[in-house]
Amino acid sequence: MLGRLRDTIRNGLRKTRESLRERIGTILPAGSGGREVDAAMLDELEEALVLADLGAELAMELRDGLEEKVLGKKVSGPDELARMLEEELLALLPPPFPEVRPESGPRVTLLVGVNGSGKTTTTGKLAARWAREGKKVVVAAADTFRAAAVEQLVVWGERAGARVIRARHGADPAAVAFDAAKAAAASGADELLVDTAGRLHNKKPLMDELAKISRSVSKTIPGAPHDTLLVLDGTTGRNAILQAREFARVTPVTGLVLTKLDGTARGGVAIAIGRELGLPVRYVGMGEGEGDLLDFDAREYVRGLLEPAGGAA
Ligand SMILES: Nc1nc2c(ncn2[C@@H]2O[C@H](COP(=O)(O)OP(=O)(O)OP(=O)(O)O)[C@@H](O)[C@H]2O)c(=O)[nH]1
Ligand SMILES: [Mg+2]
Repeated sequence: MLGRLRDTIRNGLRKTRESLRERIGTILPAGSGGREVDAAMLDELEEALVLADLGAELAMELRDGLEEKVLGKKVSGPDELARMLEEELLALLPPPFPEVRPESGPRVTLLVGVNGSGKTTTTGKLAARWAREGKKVVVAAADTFRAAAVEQLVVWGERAGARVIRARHGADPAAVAFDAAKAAAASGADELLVDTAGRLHNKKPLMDELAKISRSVSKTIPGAPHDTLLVLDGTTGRNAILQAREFARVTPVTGLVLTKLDGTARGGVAIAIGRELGLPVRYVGMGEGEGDLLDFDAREYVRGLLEPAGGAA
């Protein structure tokens, strides 16, 4: 299991890693006989981190940490330099976040985000994963705006063995969520996933609709939603951070999902975003398949960002 996780992360982060490693190789070429850490080298490193979308803030913190610990130290080559960065990054990351579980009744997870960020796919992947773990899963297709979204969910649901609650096109999403909460509670489900329509954070009526959906599930399931996951397209890099700030201002977001991290050179954003927003990254999407949604494991992730091609250094 860990082997597969590692492989998926390593494959997904290949572009980011290659671009980072290339820059590290320029700062300190292999076979060059090493170099002493000086201010110029720290500047170059800081720039490399910013370019991998780790964010200016985090890059600066890393630079400061390295300055304190290794200034004047001789570094033998790019691998040692990458390892120093890896240690420093890990030291800066927040500890993992415990999952919130209600004492009884279904746990409700609401998925929100802008258009096309990967909400429906993530809903389907979570349904599949939880069903595979033996949980009883109900899915609310509360995107009544796009007929294709409902079809998409029904396909995922059938594959996963999860019940999908749907309504006719254009129905009130809060009503669908309400019906789904009732169905989930009545059938003794463990998990209720609520997929919502894509919305821009600056469109007030749509943001108000999210609050209405939350209220309607809480009528049947007190304390719900237990989790509001903001789904962000990882390929948008820093833009995802701006979006997240705006969303978090109007909705009580409890966690982040970063999708499409396969095939982007901006994978550093997953590290930056959690830290800058004070919100835990819960899952990362590394592909379109059912098994391509991974728990965010900071340690494996940082390794995937920096490890040299040959595997464990
Ligand atoms: N490569 C890759 N593609 C993904 C990932 N997650 C989602 N996608 C793709 O991104 C596209 C949009 O995904 P959806 O799940 O429909 O996005 P959405 O947020 O529900 O979109 P709207 O409902 O229109 O707002 C689809 O083609 C997905 O297959 C991922 O982790 N990796
Ligand atoms: Mg959708």
